[in-house]
Amino acid sequence: MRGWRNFSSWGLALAAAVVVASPAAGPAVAQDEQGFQAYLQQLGRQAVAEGVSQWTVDSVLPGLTYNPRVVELDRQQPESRPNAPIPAFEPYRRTHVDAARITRGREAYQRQRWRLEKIERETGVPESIMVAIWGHETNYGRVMGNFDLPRALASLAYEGRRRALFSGEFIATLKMIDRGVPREKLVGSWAGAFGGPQFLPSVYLRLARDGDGDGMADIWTSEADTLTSIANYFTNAGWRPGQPWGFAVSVPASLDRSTIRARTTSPRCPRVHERHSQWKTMAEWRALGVVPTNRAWPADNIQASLLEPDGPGKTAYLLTGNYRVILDYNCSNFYALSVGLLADEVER
Ligand SMILES: [Ca+2]
Repeated sequence: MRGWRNFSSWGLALAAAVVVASPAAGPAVAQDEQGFQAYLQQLGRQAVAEGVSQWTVDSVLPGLTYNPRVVELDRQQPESRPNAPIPAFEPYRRTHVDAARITRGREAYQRQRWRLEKIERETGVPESIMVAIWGHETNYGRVMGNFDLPRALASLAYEGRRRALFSGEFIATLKMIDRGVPREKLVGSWAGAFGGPQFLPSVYLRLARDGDGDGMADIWTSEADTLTSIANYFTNAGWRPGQPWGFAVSVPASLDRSTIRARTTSPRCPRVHERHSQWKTMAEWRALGVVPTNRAWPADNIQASLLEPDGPGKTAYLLTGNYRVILDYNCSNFYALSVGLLADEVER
């Protein structure tokens, strides 16, 4: 991280600039501001107890104000409407695995080819998967968010719906500063994800890596660092080299779906996993009459579950353990399917 501390004076200038209150501030916001400032003091003490330097706490906290906008955005999230019907996947696929994203993905693939090859050789994570994650998260670095992260995370923690998560991520931003990340780099999405891979601060601390050898894990501006960090995430989450993520299949109409229904509940995002069937080997799926639509069968002993995102009679997918690694990155079937399909298109 050498060199980054030199930019700290820029960070302090930026921190001072965010003190200016929003012109729309009314009495309710003013009250929130007072509560927020009191809560910040508590967060600061907690941060120091967890090993953050007093210097960092004193340089960041006095610049922060409550951001009602991020709380508003958080309240619009679909998980606040758990009983809403699940929409069809096909329209989502058309807008997320579209010609523009495929073309840009192929350009990024060509541009970074030698580096991607090297990372794949070292980690076993396919080049196309790294590119597809980058494409889905930030449209290859084009859209990375412009919310001040400590301000956004402290506001979400103060609001309280997911306080443990957001207070932990807030403290992780302070630890990033202690590690030498310049204050002004701490900009990202309203919910705290940032840089090309859209890592949360705690994920950055654990898994971001320097890919271009300059000593800094600069996932905001270095494509090499971004791709290396994504591969490191996948390795850490258990990606198995040499196995596909999954593939499209046709399923005989006669297959009795009740006999393949999963009998266990996933502790993590159960609504996403409950749509998957039991695990079976490729040989077992073949015996049930399932047929790949655009590739040969992988090895017989690889296990997969079946997902029919748009119901029987439409495109279905057999999904391996590597699909679960994509879900670990972002727990949504639509996200994981479209990452896999974009990866297939990029390397075609
Ligand atoms: Ca670097």
